[in-house]
Amino acid sequence: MAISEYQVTGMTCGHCEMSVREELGRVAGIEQVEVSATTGKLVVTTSEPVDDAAVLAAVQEAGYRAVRV
Ligand SMILES: [Cu+2]
Repeated sequence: MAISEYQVTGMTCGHCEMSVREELGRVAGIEQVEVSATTGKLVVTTSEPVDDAAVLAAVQEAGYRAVRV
């Protein structure tokens, strides 16, 4: 199990958080997602190694930008 942190820009409300959660839910290996539109903080817990690129792509798919912290 590993925990990775990202900073997301562009989220404004709970719907944004939900969109990010939804897209990340499609990525294999992701166990848990904590995301805050207020702080832009995204914490992803994985059960197996997941590429940063896959996480960043999912966030982008949701319509936001993320960088690894
Ligand atoms: Cu929103």
